[in-house]
Amino acid sequence: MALTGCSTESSSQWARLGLPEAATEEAPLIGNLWIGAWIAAFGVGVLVWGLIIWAVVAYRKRNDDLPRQTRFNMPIEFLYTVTPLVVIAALFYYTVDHQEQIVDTSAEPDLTVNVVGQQWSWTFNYIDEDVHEVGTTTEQPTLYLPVGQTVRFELTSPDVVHSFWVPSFYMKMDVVPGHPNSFQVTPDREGTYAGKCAELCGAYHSSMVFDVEVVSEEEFDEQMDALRDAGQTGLIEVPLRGTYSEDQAGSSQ
Ligand SMILES: [Cu+2]
Repeated sequence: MALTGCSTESSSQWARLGLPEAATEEAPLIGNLWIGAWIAAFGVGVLVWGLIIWAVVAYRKRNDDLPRQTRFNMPIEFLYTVTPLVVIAALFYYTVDHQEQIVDTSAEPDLTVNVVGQQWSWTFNYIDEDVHEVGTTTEQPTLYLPVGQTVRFELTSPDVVHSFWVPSFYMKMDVVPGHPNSFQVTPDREGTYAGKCAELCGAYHSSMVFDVEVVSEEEFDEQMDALRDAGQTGLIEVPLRGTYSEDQAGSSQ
């Protein structure tokens, strides 16, 4: 069983502490925050475990005398008031600093995709191309993105809160009705990536999976033409409820 953990793929994933291989230019920002937080946590852990073991060994029971009773020790009280504050201040600083960069949308994007989270699938409106794809619970949609181009995701929901998550982008953001959210990424590696909804949003939440295809610019254009040829022009802001199949509707309503 242990040997199954020895493939190159899983050992490199160990080095990233569980994260998949990054697929955007911005992902390392989040990856570094993740690794850094674990290093800090591990440092605190080693210190605390060390002190516990030291205290257990050095002050183990040797006879039946009551140990010396103390009420407080100013230096120790000071240490464990200040140390957590320092740790939290450092984590807070790096979190805010990275977050500012991660959610920065001031740069002009190369393309904009309006991602609609609907119960229980996704709709992708390619704003610049004026085409769309509506997913259903039985037919999961595919989001096409051209490699090396900055895409702005504008997240909207006509019903409940969903969460748009592409694990390989290291990024997820809530899709909130009445409150459009947005973020930008620049995919830098061609490939197929999994996407999902990360907010329990109803009976068929688990059906809210999609594929992300990061492709060359030519292939992206071909896919946009394919949507156009299929008549999927215009933008769908509110996909009709009932994009789930009739069977499922029958058993849930
Ligand atoms: Cu959802």
